[in-house]
Amino acid sequence: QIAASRGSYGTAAPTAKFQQYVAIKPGQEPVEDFEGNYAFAEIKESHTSRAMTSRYMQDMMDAAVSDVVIVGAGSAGLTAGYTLAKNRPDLRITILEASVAPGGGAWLGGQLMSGMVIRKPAHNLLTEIGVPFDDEGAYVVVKHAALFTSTLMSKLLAFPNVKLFNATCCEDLIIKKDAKGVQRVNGVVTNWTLVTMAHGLQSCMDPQTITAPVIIGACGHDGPFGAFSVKRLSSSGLIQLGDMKPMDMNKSEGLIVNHTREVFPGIIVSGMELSEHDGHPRMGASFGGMIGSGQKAAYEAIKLFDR
Ligand code: AHZ
Repeated sequence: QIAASRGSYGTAAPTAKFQQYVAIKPGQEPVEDFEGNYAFAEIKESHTSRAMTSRYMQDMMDAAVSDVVIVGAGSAGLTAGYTLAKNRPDLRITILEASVAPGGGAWLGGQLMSGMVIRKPAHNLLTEIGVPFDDEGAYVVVKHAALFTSTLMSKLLAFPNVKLFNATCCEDLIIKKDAKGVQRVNGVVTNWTLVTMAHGLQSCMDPQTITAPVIIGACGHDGPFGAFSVKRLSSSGLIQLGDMKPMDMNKSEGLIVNHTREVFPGIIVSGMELSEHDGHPRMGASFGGMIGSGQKAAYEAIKLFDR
């Protein structure tokens, strides 16, 4: 059985040590007047620095031991995070995204076009989060992929038990034997992405770690960053990669949802990263499989905690 810790992010009041710096009352009252007298409350430059730093560092302290780490905030990772946070408010969920902008490929529908196609029944998530769509029978179309991604992200980030560290890269996995001698993934090695990208330019810039009993790999298919977790398991000799197959939309989406699972003890793989692991065909520009796979990853994670 995997025990869950309890915790929420971003709500901690600054520690007593910081209180004197961040809780200074503004000297000037704010005035909302658009006839020339609009006045902001008074602030010192240092207030903004300390307001950010104290919270970010507190979040890093809290996240150092998480319940679930989701690597990659594309459509699969965001859906997994949303579904997990909604169903298990007791779990501390940490999401790592290498890019500054979370969302992965889901800002556009395909070939740099805005409309996003989602095959049924994955459109049920759209109804749940309030994203309008055109119903085309077997599939629905959202007028702009960014509408889906930004809505999902706003719902996800509103959960108190979710913290997204963007511009933060998963650089490695922590793999150890458990009490029964079984090798398990039980954490990730992290660094700010700009540091990760500069490893060849500077001498030793050591990383950080986040331990968690459950990792969800949702890094997308192979590319500059993609398929990170399964490539690392493969380079450690722990699994063999199936290699993503050429596109077959009808086969791919069902396969990816139904096969989303714990591929190695402690790590569930979701979205296109699973295609690299299992050798499923790619699906092109329908995001139904990503939504379904993200949801299944969350349910598989819940099973691990309930086991
Ligand atoms: O930046 C990556 C992206 O936002 C992030 N990521 C990758 N490696 C990472 C690492 N640390 C932290 N080491 C990392 N973050 O993972 C995110 C993956 O998002 P994605 O949109 O590429 O993948 P997805 O599986 O969620 O969605 C795939 C969408 C596709 S691709 C496709 C096709 O090629 O046919 N069809 C669909 C629907």
